[in-house]
Amino acid sequence: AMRAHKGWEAQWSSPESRKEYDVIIIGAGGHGLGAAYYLAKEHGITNVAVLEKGWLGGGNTGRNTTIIRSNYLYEESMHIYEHSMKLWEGLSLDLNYNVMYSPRGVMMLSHNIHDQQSFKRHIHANRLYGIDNEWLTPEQAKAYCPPLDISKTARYPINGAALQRRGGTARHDAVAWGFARAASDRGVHIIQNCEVTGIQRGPDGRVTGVDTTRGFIGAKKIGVSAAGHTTVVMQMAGVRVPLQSSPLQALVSEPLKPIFPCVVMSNTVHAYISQSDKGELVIGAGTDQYNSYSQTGGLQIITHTLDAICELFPMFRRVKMMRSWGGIVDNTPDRSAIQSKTPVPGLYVNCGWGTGGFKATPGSANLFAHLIARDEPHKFNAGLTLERFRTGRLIDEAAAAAVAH
Ligand code: FAD
Ligand code: PYC
Repeated sequence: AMRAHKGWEAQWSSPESRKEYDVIIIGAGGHGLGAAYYLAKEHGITNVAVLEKGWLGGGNTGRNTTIIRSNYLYEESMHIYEHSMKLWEGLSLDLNYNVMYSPRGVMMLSHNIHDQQSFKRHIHANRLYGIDNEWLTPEQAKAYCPPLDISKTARYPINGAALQRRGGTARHDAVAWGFARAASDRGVHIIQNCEVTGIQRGPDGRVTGVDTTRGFIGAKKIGVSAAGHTTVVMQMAGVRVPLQSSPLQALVSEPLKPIFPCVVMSNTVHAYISQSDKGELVIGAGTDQYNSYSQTGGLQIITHTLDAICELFPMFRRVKMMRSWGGIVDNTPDRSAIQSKTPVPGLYVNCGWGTGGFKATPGSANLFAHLIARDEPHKFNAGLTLERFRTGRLIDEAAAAAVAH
């Protein structure tokens, strides 16, 4: 079958690095590639390189369960996730690349009074802001997702659910590839297998470039978008960032005929699930409870998640699992991202998306490009400062993160 692929053109070019760029982005995940794309498209800055230590999209972008939603609690977050949602809605057209955005609805299960109160608070906040989110009875939840067990004798009975109908999924690899192709077409250099090992500064303290496994590359500005390895990279410039990196795991089943029509999440029992277009059930867990850079994680975490899935959806008890993996997520103390200038002139950081940054990809990339190009934040990312951890102006989204930490 691969014979048929002969003669296919590479989707992006793989040029030799220039001596110097106006902007270097560290990390070719969706956020970094997207930032490069929007720098070129919206700000006319095309002398840009994205440096990636492995292969593009091989970090959390290619490892996540692709859930997209904007049902967060605070205005700062709603701005960003809704900005992102609107970009998702037009992204395939904008990139001329099918990212398979599928707004099939994200339903969050409520198992107790605390869940119910918390979800209703989110629903009211979202609706005041014009974001769709609604409360469902158990019967309505079952009608939306027929495999769900809503019986009173279930091990984890539910007392309702919050539904964001515009939420859904997208194809993670296509997001990375689509941004890569579109950025490359606008002149951005994407350089894979190029690990950044140092950040150099001039006598005035401003960045001058990066040391890499392929030698020194000069840069007027540097944007760090390295997810789970952000603290490692920022240390190269002597900047401390309040992040903890830990594994987050997911797994997929053997392919099934279409059976699961939406996305369901249950933070309380540590499980979320959807069905991919290939037919696999895509299932994810809560984070492992220790800091680590291991992209595997503990077996008991995923068996615990599967226990929960089998209780919520008894019809899946005999389904076989095919593969599992982990990614390294970078969590902040308030579970909101950081997108900010830093104490080092010319150095910008985009991080702290933790367990929930896939949904933010186009919005975050778009706003990070604005920050780098203009040297000042957009009103939508103005709250995501590093300083908030000193001043106490936190944006506590622990509940909306909806993945157990
Ligand atoms: P990445 O894709 O990780 O990109 C960072 C890149 O930086 C990597 O490719 C890395 O190799 C590179 N890099 C690091 N250090 C260096 C260096 N020194 N030099 C050069 N390159 C470097 N979010 C959701 O919204 N919905 C979900 O359903 C969801 N599920 C998840 C499930 C799992 C199992 C995991 C792990 C995460 C999940 N997330 C989810 C979170 C989401 O995946 C991330 O927040 C998001 O993908 C981060 O994108 P990114 O582009 O910032 O990072
Ligand atoms: O942020 O929606 C999310 C999410 C789902 C699974 C992992 N993260």
